[in-house]
Amino acid sequence: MSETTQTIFSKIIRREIPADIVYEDDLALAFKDINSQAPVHILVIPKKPIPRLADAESGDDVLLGHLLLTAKRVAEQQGIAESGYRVVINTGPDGGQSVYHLHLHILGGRQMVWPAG
Ligand code: DGP
Repeated sequence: MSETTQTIFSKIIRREIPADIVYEDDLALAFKDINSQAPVHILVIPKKPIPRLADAESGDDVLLGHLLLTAKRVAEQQGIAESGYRVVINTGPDGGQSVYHLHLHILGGRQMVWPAG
């Protein structure tokens, strides 16, 4: 098993550890962040184990678009589409990435501040 298939998120995809899953389809999974930073904090991940945005390839264009549309769909499902929300991808050490399986944070339910810090 390669390093990327052993992240905590791959274990969530395989149902080896529990998560509060709010959406799933053939390409993506969305679940509540265990360390919530807002009233709504959901992670959207591809089932394909891309470690970082920096590792995405041109052949991933449809998948990356699908992840954004999934974020939109999940925001609607969570009731924050009109009040607004933030979508964040932390990438690499300086980006603050801690889990090396590409993920989009959806944050909402409160006023966001900028710069994010
Ligand atoms: P990042 O720092 O961008 O790599 O964000 C990783 C996020 O993943 C962080 O906000 C906490 C969350 N997280 C880490 N481990 C778990 C887990 O086992 N379950 C869930 N639901 N979220 C996790």
